[in-house]
Formats: sequence, C-alpha cells, structure tokens
Amino acid sequence: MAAAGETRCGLVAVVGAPNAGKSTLVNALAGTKVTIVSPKPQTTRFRIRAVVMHQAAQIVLVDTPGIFTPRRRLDRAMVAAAWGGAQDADLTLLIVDARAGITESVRAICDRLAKVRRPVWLALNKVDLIEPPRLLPLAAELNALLPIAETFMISAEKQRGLDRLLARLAEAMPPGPYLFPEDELSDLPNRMLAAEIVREQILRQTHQEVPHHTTVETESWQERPDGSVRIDCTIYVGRPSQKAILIGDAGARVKAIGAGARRELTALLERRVHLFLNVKDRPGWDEETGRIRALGLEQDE
Ligand SMILES: Nc1nc2c(ncn2[C@@H]2O[C@H](COP(=O)(O)OP(=O)(O)OP(=O)(O)O)[C@@H](O)[C@H]2O)c(=O)[nH]1
Ligand SMILES: [Mg+2]
Repeated sequence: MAAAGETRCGLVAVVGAPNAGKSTLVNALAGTKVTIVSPKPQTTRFRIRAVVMHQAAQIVLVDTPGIFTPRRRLDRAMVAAAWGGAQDADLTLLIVDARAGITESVRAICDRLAKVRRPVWLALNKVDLIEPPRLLPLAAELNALLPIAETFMISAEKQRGLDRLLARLAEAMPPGPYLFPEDELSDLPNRMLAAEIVREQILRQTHQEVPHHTTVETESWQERPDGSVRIDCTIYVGRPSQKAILIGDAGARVKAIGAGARRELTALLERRVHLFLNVKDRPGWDEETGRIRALGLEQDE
C-alpha cells in the first residue's frame, strides 16, 4: 500500500474502430475477463470500467464500444457512449488494428480525437499479424492525422508489448488518491455480467445478422440456500426467423449457448450456476427506450 500523497490515479479511455482489440487489451491489462470479446465487430455495447493497479498507480481503464457510422438508435447510443468515455478521461488510448490499417472509420475517429483537448496515445494492435517494417510508416501516417503523445506496438492477444504500455500508463496518471477500492476489478454488476456472457456465446455461435439484432437481459437472480445461483435471462431478437435460428433444431442452439454461458459464469462467479434462457421476438427492440436503457445507455449521454 502506497503512503498518502504518493499515489496516482486516472481514467484512460480505450477507443477505436470496432474489432480493433480494445476489449482484449482491457482484459489483458486487468489480468482477467471483465469485458466480452468476439471476432465480430460491435461486440461491446456500453462502457465498462476495469481497475488496474500498477505500483502506486490506479489506472482506471474504460472499455468503450467501437466507433462507426450509426444507423439504429442502439448504434447511436453506443457511439455516444464511446465518445462520452473519451470526454471524461485523463488520457485517450487509441487502438488501431495494424493489419486493417487506416480505414475510413479510423480516419473519422482521428479527426474527432484531434479536437479532444486531452493527450492521445496510440497502440498499434495485432502486430503478430503483420510484417514489422509496415509498422513505422503506419504510425507516422497516424501521427500526421492527429498529434499523438506516445506510440506503442502491441499484440493484446499474444500479450506482447503490454509491460511497457502498463508501466507508461502508470507513470502518466496524475497524482491523487485512488478512486476505487484496490480489489474492485470492474463496475459491471453481476446481472449485467450474466447477460453479457450469454451475448458473448450468441456472438460466437450464431452468424450474420443474428448477433447484432439480439439483446440479453437478466430477469431474475436468485440465491439458493446451497450456495448456487439461479439466473433467468431473456434473449430478445428482431424477427421470428432470428428466433428460429437462435433456438435451433429441437432447441439445440439455445442449449449450446446456455451450456457455454453456464460454464463461463461458473468459473467467473466461482459457484454453481443454474441458467435459464428464454428467447422472445420483439421487432424494433433496437429503437426501444427500455431495451437501450437496460444496457445502461442514454442515461447521461
Ligand atoms: N491476432 C490477433 N487478434 C487479436 C488481437 N487483439 C484482439 N484480437 C482479436 O480481434 C477480435 C476483436 O477483439 P475485441 O477485443 O472484441 O475487439 P474490440 O475492439 O473490443 O471490438 P468492439 O467491441 O466490437 O468494438 C477478436 O477475435 C480478438 O481475439 C491481437 O493482438 N492479435
Ligand atoms: Mg469490445
């Protein structure tokens, strides 16, 4: 424990295009899973805070939804949440998928970040996927788009370059008391965690439009006398055809989703979990206030 007056603490917004690897990085720095990851873009839907302790610094990482051109009300709320994260932070860490390079959405993000009056750091991610000589020109091109205070080359997945990034983040945090208890890993309530873990399985086990037209809400959470927990979640989909895909032949798909989510939740909660999933079609849920609020979005955006 650091003596009073010696501690540092700050907020770091992790922003970037969808699929850049923001959540993978946040989990890697936190040393545990606090936010879900999938190969599909638009996985993260709301801001999730992860508290990372390093030496006498508390680094509060804010994972944000990927920034893209929004169409639905849900999308607009997601993108607003991402920019809200950058607004509140002491420092913005821009994650760019080095293999994808400077896409239209990276360019648009840079334009807007150039107007945020806070330091921007760049992490070129997925360096395991590209030839090293391509990295410097890419960093230089990004530096021409906006002033970047520090640049890192990392692989969040292979955990490369993360020690230096963590050490520099810790040094850059402003002096001040810790904002959160040292043992608090994340701000995600258990009910939201359960819903997110179910959604992660849906992202992994279904394809095309299904995952992006799906939302999950925890309806009830019941502690049982034997120490186990019963969790009931509702999965809302946009169309009856999507409901049929999610349920699968004789319920096989939803069963597999439930089995995967239960396994994951058992490990995360360190207790026995009984998970019940109910699939409902609800056209237009992605324009509905109640569903968007259930994700914690549009509260103060
Ligand atoms: N090869 C490789 N893959 C990575 C790396 N980092 C992340 N990925 C993969 O990239 C995909 C997207 O990762 P996420 O962490 O979900 O990306 P994100 O930026 O949070 O995406 P959104 O939440 O949709 O904005 C996943 O399949 C990850 O496993 C990396 O360093 N190398
Ligand atoms: Mg994410």
